[in-house]
Amino acid sequence: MNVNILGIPMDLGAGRRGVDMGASALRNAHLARTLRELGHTVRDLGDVDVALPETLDKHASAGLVFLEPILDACRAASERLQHLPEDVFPITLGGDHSVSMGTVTGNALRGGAAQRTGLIWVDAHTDYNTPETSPSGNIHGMPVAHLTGRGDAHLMGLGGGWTLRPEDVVMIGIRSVDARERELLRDAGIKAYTMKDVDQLGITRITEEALERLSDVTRLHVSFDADALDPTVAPGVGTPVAGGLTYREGHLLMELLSESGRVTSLDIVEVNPVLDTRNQTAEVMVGMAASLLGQRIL
Ligand code: DIR
Ligand code: MN
Ligand code: MN
Ligand code: MN
Repeated sequence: MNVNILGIPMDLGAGRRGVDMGASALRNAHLARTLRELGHTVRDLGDVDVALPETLDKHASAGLVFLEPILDACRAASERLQHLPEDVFPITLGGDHSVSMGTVTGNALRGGAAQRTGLIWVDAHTDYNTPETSPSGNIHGMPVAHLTGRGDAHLMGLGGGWTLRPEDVVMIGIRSVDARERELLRDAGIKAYTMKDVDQLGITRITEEALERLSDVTRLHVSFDADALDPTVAPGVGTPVAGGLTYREGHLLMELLSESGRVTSLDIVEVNPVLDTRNQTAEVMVGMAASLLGQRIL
């Protein structure tokens, strides 16, 4: 496969500093080399421009912290992706999870016209807050709401009129949802597999159900927030939540998605080297990407 890597070194959407270095940590953990060893042709496109928080004054406009620079970075990422050839498999490196408003729209709009796109959101959090429901004002807790047409008009405008259908979203690994976010999520009818579901049904059944549910989409984007994994596996994340996916559950999910041959793009987000143990989290996430892109045990 033709893999293109694009970094979005942004932590403006997160509550704590450091995930802007996630893209660099993933490169350092040999993402490109690992994928080349699997036989892929890998090109690193570098990073999109992101404003440094030190150059900005932190203020919230309409309940959104750092709205304008986040919009700029998402637009830049989206533009970059839209112009990639159809046969490219883009891997976008965050950055906090607000980058996905740019990456999902950019991948959906790739090749000129919007394609029906499915989203597999692997995360401890549902990221379904709007400016009204958010307890923090941090935009990384809001990307899925905006992608599906709820929230701030500027952020929703990133899709240029295209929105993701709520029925084309499947979340996996969920264990932290804010009270009003939960109501919104139910109202939207988003399918979310919680950690209870993972315990009860297992990753195999969940993946089969997810792929069945998304059988009508033409593109399929996987957005993998490192905090979906258990903090013992992935300690370098801004908002760790106990009781996450094990190392093997993460790999099995990626292996089964890989076998399906359906996935067309990937985000790796929320890796925070400042809080990590010797780049363990970046290394684990490179392994996840490798499994999604064809690495097998035998
Ligand atoms: C919380 C934390 N739900 C918020 N969210 C996330 O601020 O909206 N942490 N995404 O990673
Ligand atoms: Mn997230
Ligand atoms: Mn998360
Ligand atoms: Mn987050």
